[in-house]
Amino acid sequence: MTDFTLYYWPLPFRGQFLRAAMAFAGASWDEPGVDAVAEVKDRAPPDQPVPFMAPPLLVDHGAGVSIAQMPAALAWLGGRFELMPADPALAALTHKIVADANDVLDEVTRFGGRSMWTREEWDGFAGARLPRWMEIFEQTGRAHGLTREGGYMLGTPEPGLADLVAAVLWVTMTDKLAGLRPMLEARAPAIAALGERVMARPALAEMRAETDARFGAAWCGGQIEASLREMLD
Ligand SMILES: N[C@@H](CCC(=O)N[C@@H](CS)C(=O)NCC(=O)O)C(=O)O
Repeated sequence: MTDFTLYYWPLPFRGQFLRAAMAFAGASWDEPGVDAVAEVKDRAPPDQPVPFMAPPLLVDHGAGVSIAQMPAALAWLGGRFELMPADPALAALTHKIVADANDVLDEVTRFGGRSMWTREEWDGFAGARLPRWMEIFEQTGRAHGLTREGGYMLGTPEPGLADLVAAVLWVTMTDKLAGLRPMLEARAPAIAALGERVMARPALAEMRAETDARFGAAWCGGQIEASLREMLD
């Protein structure tokens, strides 16, 4: 039996953060297919492992815990794998960084594709809020000693949850949507470098290669990914 089961779509989007934390910690997990993900998502709340709205859903078999909402599941894994800083202020900052990452995913995808991008709205977003998000990550890291050459988001000697989240967010997005890479390099060069350093760790490089093979060029999927690609072409 695996340590965990991850119910998530075959995409390197929200669930990718949980994959990265599990891979980094050397944990094993299985991922039921799309039909099983849809089935557990559509069950009546009393029949779900934990009442929830949308994947990712993580089941920790050893602890007998099921948890949804990406930030909550990441907090669980962060505690389980000792990826959280001991300093309460830095732990709170880690939670804030996770929430920021989830906000970025929502904003780039217009809250799960509730509407498609228009050229005017994309240009506004790509000219203001998106680079500002990049700068927010950059400045958070720099304030704790991160440079292009080395260091980690919160000044720890080894990568923690904040580093995994920053790396998965920005490396995956700019890998799959390559048109955004120059903006990241310009606005958040230390984050771009951190992301590559962290994702080059053997366990994460293996996870990335495996998910690239499974999911190809896809990022968030659906019509909103097509809309994003239209904006970036
Ligand atoms: N706030 C939730 C958002 C979950 C979410 O939007 N999941 C998407 C995939 S990334 C989904 O499956 N949406 C389908 C739905 O909401 O019905 C989280 O952070 O986990």
